[in-house]
Amino acid sequence: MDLYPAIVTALWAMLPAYVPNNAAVLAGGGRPIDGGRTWGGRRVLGDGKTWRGTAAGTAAGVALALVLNAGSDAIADLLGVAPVEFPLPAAVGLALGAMCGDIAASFLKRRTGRERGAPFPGLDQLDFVVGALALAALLDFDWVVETFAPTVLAVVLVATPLLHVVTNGIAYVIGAKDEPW
Ligand code: CTP
Ligand code: MG
Ligand code: K
Repeated sequence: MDLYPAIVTALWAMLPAYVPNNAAVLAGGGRPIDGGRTWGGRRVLGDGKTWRGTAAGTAAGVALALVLNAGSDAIADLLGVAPVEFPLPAAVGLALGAMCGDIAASFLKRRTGRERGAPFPGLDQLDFVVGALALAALLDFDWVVETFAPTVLAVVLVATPLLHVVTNGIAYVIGAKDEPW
């Protein structure tokens, strides 16, 4: 696939996985998923992973996929690419998978002695991509294979860390996030 349609397809297809983390930041708070429990003297996940943030993030990602579906023909015409349609299992897989990848990363951070909010370069930028693609593949394997051709997948792996750095930098500057990662 040429680079232009690959870039558009990659960003379009990953939007329902990009939005959950940002929605969770805005909606976060309340009861932590680990209920305050510790393992080996450290929190299992920490106060940064809450039920409310996870639910709001997942809902935001799925809702966005449905909105994109409703406008897919118009978006495809405007951008001159083939449309991306999100079947519901794929939408849920992307959104919930992104949240689960982020939660799994916090589990790893706590096990490696990193406190809440500590950076873990590489993991911070790609945890949700791996989670999103894995759960989407589990729920709708054919959709993932059809949508993420090799060039599209390559764009996802290069563009996501860049986008993550930029959006988190903005969230930090406007005060929505305590750290810029
Ligand atoms: N958040 C949440 N629930 C989630 C993910 C995020 O409530 N499942 C909210 C929390 O308020 C969190 C903020 O979004 O503090 C920023 O998310 P993130 O950077 O992932 O969490 P950190 O606080 O940095 O914690 P960690 O070190 O565990 O990543
Ligand atoms: Mg953080
Ligand atoms: K994170």
